[in-house]
Amino acid sequence: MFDVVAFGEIMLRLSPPGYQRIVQASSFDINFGGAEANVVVALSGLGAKTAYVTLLPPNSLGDATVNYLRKFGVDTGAIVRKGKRLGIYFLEKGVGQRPSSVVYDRAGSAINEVQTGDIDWERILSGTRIFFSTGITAALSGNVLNELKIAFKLAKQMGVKVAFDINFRSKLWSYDKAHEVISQLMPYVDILITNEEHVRRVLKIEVEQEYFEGIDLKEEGQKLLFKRLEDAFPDLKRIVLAARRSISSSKNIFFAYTKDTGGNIVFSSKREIEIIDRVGGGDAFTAGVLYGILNDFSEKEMLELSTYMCALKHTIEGDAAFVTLEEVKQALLQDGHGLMK
Ligand code: KDG
Repeated sequence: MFDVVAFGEIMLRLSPPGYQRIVQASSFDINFGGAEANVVVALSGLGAKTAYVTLLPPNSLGDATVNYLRKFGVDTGAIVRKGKRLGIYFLEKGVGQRPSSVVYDRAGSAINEVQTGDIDWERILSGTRIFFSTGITAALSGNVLNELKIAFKLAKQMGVKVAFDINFRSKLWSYDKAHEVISQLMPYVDILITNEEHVRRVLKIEVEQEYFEGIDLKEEGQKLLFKRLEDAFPDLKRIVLAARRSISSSKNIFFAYTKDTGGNIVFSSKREIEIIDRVGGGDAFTAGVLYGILNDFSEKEMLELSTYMCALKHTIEGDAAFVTLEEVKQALLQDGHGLMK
């Protein structure tokens, strides 16, 4: 029934206006954010049919969260209204020498109260093309991880493609714990969208130093990383890796690569990204990848769309890329990249 169904935690995001520090703020700007929610919001803007699954408290904060998702065209019919609280996260935006920082206030949030049977996965996944989640969800609690495993197993049985972003968050768990848990999830994953760093640090798939030029992997190193990923997880059908190089606190270079059916590595162009709000850049990228897969784009088209989505998100306040397919197409055309559809 849906192109993409995502499962995760959406939180209220509170951030001081502008570049104020949290300690000095007397008001906060409100947004909503959560990796999987950001992905389906962006995908809906592109025109995909999406649904989001989570638990939200049966109070006005839960209502406001549902309204946010609906406003951007995400189906909320499978959201379970149960649990005591909505997770919150505080974001202090960095500038110049001062990095951004996040304070989570999400312990005991509604999703962590999930019990087997609360979510009717069979109904939700029936007719769905892609099921998506991330390592953030896997890190939340035993209950949530258990639910994620149920959904992954069922999706696999039902022939729904499983897409996963490692999305490591050091405030939620350690690399070793993430490695232990994500290694159990990887056999279910068909489409892996992540970055070089998370492959190396979380999956612990490394390439030797000789394949690097400074901090950059050489092309032989990138090929080797792909080969080792495919050897470790033979069920993987698509791997899309992003690479980010920081120029300054307000500028990044971002590019991505994947493999075509002939086994060649295909690269996106390198994009210089101006940073207004960096949160959710990876999720916008993922939305572009999934949109490309849903619409049978060539690897190159998929990469140009997804890296452009990522760049665009960095210019938008909030966690999600609120964009339309038309504006992305126009911009890509101006850049010399056409899109098939
Ligand atoms: O990828 C962006 C997310 O990190 C942000 O939206 C908040 O989901 C979030 C989290 O858990 O940090």
